[in-house]
Amino acid sequence: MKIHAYERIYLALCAVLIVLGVIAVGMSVFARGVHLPAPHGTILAAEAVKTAPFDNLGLTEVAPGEYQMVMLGQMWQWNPLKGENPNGKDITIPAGSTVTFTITSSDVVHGFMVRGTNINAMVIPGQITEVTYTFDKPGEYLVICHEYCGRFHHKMWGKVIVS
Ligand SMILES: [Cu+2]
Repeated sequence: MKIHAYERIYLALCAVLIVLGVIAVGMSVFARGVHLPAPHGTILAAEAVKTAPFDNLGLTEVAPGEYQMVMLGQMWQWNPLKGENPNGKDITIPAGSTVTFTITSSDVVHGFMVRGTNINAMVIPGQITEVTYTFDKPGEYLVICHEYCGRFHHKMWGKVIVS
């Protein structure tokens, strides 16, 4: 059986594309640390504010340099982050701290993203999302919602300050 020269080139290009694809996925996983956040249980979304740990929102130091940040995504704020929320506050941590964000939504689907990091997770009503990140570089990290959640979606932001 004779394989035409163009066919041979086409097959070679396909093989190269598959190899490049596998390398790209491998680099994302092993070099950049990209992975799917696993769900960490479910609660009743409407009762989120009354359900542990979401009945006590905020930052807690669980070990030296290790923190847990319990947050609630609500239209339209990352409670208890400040952003546009007059009762909220910015969180400040020392450089090198590892923060585990434990988040859920009490209303609609939100998207939790921290600019300049690989934190990017869906926040689904009633589902507990956990993401962990080590903030090595000092600076102000913008927290945004990347899932359109209604009229004031653009006001859903906050800050993590690393000093
Ligand atoms: Cu949103």
